[in-house]
Amino acid sequence: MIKQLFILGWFLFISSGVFSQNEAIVPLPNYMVKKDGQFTIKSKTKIVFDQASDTLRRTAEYLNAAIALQTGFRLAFAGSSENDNNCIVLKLHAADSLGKEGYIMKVKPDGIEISSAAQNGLFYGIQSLIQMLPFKQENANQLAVNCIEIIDEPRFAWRGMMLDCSRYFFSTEFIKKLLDNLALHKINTFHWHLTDDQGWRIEIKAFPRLTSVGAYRKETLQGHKKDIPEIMDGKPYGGFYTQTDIREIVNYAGERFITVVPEIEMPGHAQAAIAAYPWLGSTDVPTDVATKWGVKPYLLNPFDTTFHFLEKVLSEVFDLFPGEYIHIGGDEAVKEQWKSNPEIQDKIKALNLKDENELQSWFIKRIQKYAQSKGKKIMGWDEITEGGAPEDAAIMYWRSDHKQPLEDAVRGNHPVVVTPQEFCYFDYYQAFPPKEKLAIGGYLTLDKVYTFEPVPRFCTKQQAQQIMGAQANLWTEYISTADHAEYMLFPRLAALSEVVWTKPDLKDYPDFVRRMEKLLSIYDSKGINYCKKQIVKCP
Ligand code: TNX
Repeated sequence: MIKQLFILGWFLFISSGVFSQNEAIVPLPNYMVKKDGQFTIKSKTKIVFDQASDTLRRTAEYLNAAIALQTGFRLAFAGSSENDNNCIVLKLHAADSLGKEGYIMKVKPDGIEISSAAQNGLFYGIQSLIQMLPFKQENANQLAVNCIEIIDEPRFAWRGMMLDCSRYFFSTEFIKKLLDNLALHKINTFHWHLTDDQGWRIEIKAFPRLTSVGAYRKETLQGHKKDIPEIMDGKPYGGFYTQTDIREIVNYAGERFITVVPEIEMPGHAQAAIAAYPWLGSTDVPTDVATKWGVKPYLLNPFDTTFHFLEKVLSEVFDLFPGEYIHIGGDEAVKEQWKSNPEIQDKIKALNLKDENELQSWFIKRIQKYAQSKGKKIMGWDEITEGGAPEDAAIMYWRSDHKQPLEDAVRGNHPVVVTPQEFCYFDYYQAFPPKEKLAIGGYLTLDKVYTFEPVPRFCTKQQAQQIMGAQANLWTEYISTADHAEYMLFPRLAALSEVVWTKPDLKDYPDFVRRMEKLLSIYDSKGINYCKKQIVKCP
């Protein structure tokens, strides 16, 4: 009897809301206090904001679309709340300690107010409000929102996601859908991997063969690269983004407060470029665009003609992407071709360099100087620390099993974005075959992503400031469709969004899983093909 009473008491305790205080918002806001009562959004509710601002209008439209999805009606816009109580007010306030991405949201029984020092914060406030709406109600004539006060700001400035569009090409339509879904998770950086051995995907007007030749491969490897015998599909494959497509994507991303960081790989991962223009290569043997996966030997040569080429390419790239950073790759440049080319060896001697690593460092520094002269900063994979990275370059750390480059990057005062394979490689399995589609390997579960701590343990408080943030990488050797890409990204991206947004001491995996239920219904309403196997996994 006592035991039964205890169980009943425990049940009442839980259902009284002690454990369900948090609104189901992902990433979890950093301060959130539930208040009594509800505000009800009805057809006569207005969204109030400065009518002169097109940006605010777009943000208000974002909210309106989410409301219309459930109610079928759209709210009217107004310039001031006058004496009307029934309003959702979007307000810019003076700069404060929350910064431009922070926001304050107050839901009271008579209305909602979201305020921020900048448009970015208002947009994120709207994303939180969208997640607070009841979901899966069709033709609802009103939507009740719980009263609450939220004061929120992100932990990191770089909250990213990388998509490899070289190994497989993804349509602009898919990328737009992806950008919407990144915005839902308050991700603010889309790293666009546009060139690699298996395809050059960005139109460069000065060098048309980059796309007429470099964007197409003869065929593609089927199955895993380790499978024997190798099976090729025998079908030509390719595609590229025109500069018009790129502008459209950059603009679409900008409207969602997402910066697009393009990646143009050098000196390695350059086989497609060398196939298009053999004089860029380090051997006399011409090559084709790669048809199989894995690290390739083709390196750009370090002669002036290559730099003139790269400067022209980059000047077009700089014009297309307004962001501060451009990613120049720098990873996995095996140096065999440089080692066996006598002219390149002479160049190493003439420049008084020790070896090929120092030549790569010299190469990247030359590109950095050019970028700097155009007001841009470069970022590269952690291999650019080998032989010394240029002073103001940011480092993207990825090799979980090589800690040295991370330490070198931090100690060398470089800004660092961490994307270690162990936690951030979303091309890894989430479950195992035969039930799972083929993947590159590895094993990265939702709960493991959630446990990721971006600031390395060895960092002092001061060094921790150099960690700009983290991102998920989706390499696509084994991901050829939009549906599969979504399956690999979601819900793992939700876990990563909390890693980069929420203060570590507030993180709580069981609570995250509980909040995910709501987010999953939003995923359903948006037709996201997420992985359903992970979400039940709660330790
Ligand atoms: C390593 S991460 C690569 C990519 C591959 C990826 C597969 C990095 C900088 N280079 O070229 O696609 O592994 O996981």
